[in-house]
Amino acid sequence: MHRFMPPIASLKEVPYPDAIQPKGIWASAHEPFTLANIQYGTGRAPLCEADRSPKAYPSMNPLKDSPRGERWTSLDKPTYGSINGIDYAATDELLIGVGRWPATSIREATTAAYHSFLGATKRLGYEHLLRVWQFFPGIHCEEDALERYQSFCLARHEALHSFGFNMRQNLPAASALGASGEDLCLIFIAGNGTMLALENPNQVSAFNYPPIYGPKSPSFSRAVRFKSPQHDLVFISGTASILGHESHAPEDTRRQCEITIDNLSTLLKTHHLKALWRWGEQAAFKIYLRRAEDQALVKACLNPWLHPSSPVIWLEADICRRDLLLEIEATLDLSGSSWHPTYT
Ligand code: 3EB
Repeated sequence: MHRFMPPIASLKEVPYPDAIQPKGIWASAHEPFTLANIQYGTGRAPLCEADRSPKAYPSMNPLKDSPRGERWTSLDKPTYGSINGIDYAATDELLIGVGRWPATSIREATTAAYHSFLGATKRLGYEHLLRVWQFFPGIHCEEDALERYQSFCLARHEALHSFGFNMRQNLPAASALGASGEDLCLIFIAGNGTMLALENPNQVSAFNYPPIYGPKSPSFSRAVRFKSPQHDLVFISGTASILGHESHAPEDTRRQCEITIDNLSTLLKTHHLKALWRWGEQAAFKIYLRRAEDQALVKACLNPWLHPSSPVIWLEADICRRDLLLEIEATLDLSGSSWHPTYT
């Protein structure tokens, strides 16, 4: 296996222009500022950064050799604050915020969370909701005769609708995973600029899933591209082994991994973005596995497709459909503006 060679499939692709590098003088003018810190894992001591930057602690354990921290940074000096129980860092064009809510009832927690952070986003004057991560316990447990994931989708849908979202346009990119602990942990990014919601032609848009999956469909876009004077970012939602609207290859981790890679590749190609392995340091991935013991297999399966310098966080988590064994998300920084995650 030639580890640094592209997989055969991508050799056939049209060559894409090389990555735009960070703009030298500004990029090196000073160290980037911390926007937010996310520390993954259960039973860890809290972060002790002496700044006011938002901190989140999703209760999912990192797998073997995985970074456990995610630090978002910016070259612009952020303003820190709290509104509605949300801790945020704001720059002119982008806002990142974190919060947590007791999730005894996931429906109530989700309603409270969305009203808090959508309210905060509005008050702080950011136009577009770009990206949401949400981690909560008991994703497959029952609540009000629904699976908690379905209750979550219902509450999310109602909240977004009540804030005037068109439920088929401009929905954020998202990830929703089962974690341990007691709380719903939510992280979001909003921005002022141009937002483009991207879909995958091989997958039914999540917001158009038929009602067999729950009373309200999941409100997210497959990916969101955000452009502003300083930034050009692509947030790719958690992507899994779903074709059309159906899960594929239950119990077959390797096949699910292949289908997931194919979904990511199709999404990128459809929207004229360069292939997975070409992003190098400009892409940061998170890979969620239902079963920790699948890590070696998934790593081997992904190896030809991911560039060795693309950072990856591996987490053990429940994927929202019971038959899904893995999910992969990514953040792409096309402008090298430094408003992105680094893994520690
Ligand atoms: C899927 O494609 C897999 O409900 O926010 C992936 C990413 C999934 C986000 C969400 C769900 C969510 O339907 C599950």
